[in-house]
Amino acid sequence: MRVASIELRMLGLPLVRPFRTSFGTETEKVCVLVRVETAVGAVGWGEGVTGPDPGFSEEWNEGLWLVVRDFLAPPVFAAGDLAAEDLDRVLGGVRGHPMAKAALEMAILDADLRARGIPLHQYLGGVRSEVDCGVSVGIHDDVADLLQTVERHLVEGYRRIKLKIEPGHDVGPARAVRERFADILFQVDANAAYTVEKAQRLAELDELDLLLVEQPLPEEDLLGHAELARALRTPICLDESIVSARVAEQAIALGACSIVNVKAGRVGGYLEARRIHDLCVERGVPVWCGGMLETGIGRAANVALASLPGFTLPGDTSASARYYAEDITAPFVLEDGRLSVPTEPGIGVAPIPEHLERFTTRVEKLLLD
Ligand code: OSB
Ligand code: MG
Repeated sequence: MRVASIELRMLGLPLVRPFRTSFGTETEKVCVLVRVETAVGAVGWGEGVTGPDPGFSEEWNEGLWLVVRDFLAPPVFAAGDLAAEDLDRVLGGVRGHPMAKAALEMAILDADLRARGIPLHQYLGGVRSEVDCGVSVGIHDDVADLLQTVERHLVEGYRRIKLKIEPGHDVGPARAVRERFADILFQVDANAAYTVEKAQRLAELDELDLLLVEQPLPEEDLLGHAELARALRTPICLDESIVSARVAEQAIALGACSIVNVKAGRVGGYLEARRIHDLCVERGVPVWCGGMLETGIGRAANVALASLPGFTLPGDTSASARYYAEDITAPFVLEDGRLSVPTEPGIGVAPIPEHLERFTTRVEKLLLD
């Protein structure tokens, strides 16, 4: 296919409730949507997982916009006929910026698969028509409020609870959740908020029978995670650290993690995400699908990814209603703690034009000249 235009769109959607992590509180989902159109009129959609600031990683919305516009779009236009599999080579001159590359890759893959009539789950090698869903619960100051939030999600049917933690909001709230809900699948996520010294306290989590503790230390500290893994009984799962299949291989070899959170946006796209999945299956390392509060566009692709055989733990693939009163696509609805994998070609969903317009704050269209 030949990419004829790339449209960037900044969205702002109210979140149903604020989401607090160790790197900030979001009350509105602001992200960049990418729409590509091919020379023969096939359309594809991609979603950037960046947020408004470089709190999760170095990338953020405005940066993603500029990187796509000034550095990724030109070589894609210049490449002529291309497929998603060519992007590694075509974009090879741009270092880093995996989230920008992933957003563009998703749009190109969607357009290509739609034109060929192939659903993304099938292209990726999915084996399930529905996926088990967990929910990520933000930091709460008040433990009674936290227990109420967790209870509501359990009533909704979520099959696993993840609690955000940071120094000062960790063992106490986690213990309160475990004491109240003895049998649930339960894990915590620190988003790199700990130093090696402060992380010693996380050994107290060992008595809470957690599935895993996610990303306690800064992303570059693989040896620190390996050391911590030897000190804890709770398995360590890495999120921010795993920026490629190669790093995943090294992290596993070093003993820095025994479980991997796969986020296509964080690793440069769905093709690299699949390589990480394949590697982890080969190494016997369980994976699960992470989330970045995506709209229905990114969620559709995540649910397709989560249908691969190695995704044996419930993902942060929650229903649209967990995030938005109104999504830009038809809502993803939880049924018995699961979401259905889209069956239509490509990512299988598209924005509802009227919703898209309502939540759009800026558009820029780039054309092949
Ligand atoms: O670390 O997994 C994370 C949201 C934004 C940025 C980072 C993370 C998260 C979540 C939410 O935990 C997962 C979701 O429900 O999309
Ligand atoms: Mg995480």
